[in-house]
Amino acid sequence: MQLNCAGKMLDLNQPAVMGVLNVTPDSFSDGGCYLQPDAALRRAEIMAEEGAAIIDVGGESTRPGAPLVTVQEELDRVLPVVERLTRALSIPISVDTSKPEVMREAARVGAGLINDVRALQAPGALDVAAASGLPVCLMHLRGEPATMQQVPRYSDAVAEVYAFLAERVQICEAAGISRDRILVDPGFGFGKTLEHNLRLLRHLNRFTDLAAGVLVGISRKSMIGLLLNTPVTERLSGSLAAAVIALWQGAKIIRTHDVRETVQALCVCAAARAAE
Ligand code: 9MG
Repeated sequence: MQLNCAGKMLDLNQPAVMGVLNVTPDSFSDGGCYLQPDAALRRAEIMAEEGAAIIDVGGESTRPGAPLVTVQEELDRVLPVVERLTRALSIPISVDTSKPEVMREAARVGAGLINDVRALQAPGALDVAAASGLPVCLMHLRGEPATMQQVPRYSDAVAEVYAFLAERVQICEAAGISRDRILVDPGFGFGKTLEHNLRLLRHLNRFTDLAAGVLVGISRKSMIGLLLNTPVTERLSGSLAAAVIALWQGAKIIRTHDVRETVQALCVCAAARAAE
């Protein structure tokens, strides 16, 4: 299966790595590094050379406790970078946003995919995404980033996240976004304890029947830090282990800060999986 991302194809028949590019002053891992379009382009070029199949540009940090940004601030951060990268690179550029205004403008300057951690629930987002004709990634988030880690509770995290995503896929289809343009993501670390995250990873294959593909972002997240007792700068091995498990369980796209290493790990995993 291929996703048509504004004319650039994203091949889901092989593992795809999505490189993270935060154009924010405060993201938990690369905050402040790529605010200038020149720096963002240099980083994106490196990730493309390392094997990224798509690059995700975000202008609002979603780490717990991060401040909200206005529409104008987010537009000012994201648009010059999306436009520049779209022109310079042959791979698609996705926009990580929940704001319909940012979705609309990013699509206008060439974005190829809408990655929404709020699953198009903001007023107007569903209609703008449908009108854009772009593929979308619907992520599960319990609560809001500012408060999401305050005692998240589920009776069955896997069943509840599945039910939420199934409903969002249905709503998107009714709005005109066909299932073959939809990716789903259980949202590791977004309103989940370590135990919830581990159960979601263990049972990720349950989500594969929902849409065109499952996208997963675990790179450097606190679940890795909690398991290994390491700071954000020392979570590569754990992130790679999680990426391999996710791929083995049927994920199609892995969102990561460490593109080269993730591409290599997934290459080995995909070869073993193909030998089944
Ligand atoms: C923007 N962002 C941060 N973490 C993410 C994750 O796990 N998945 C997706 N789709 N987006 C994310």
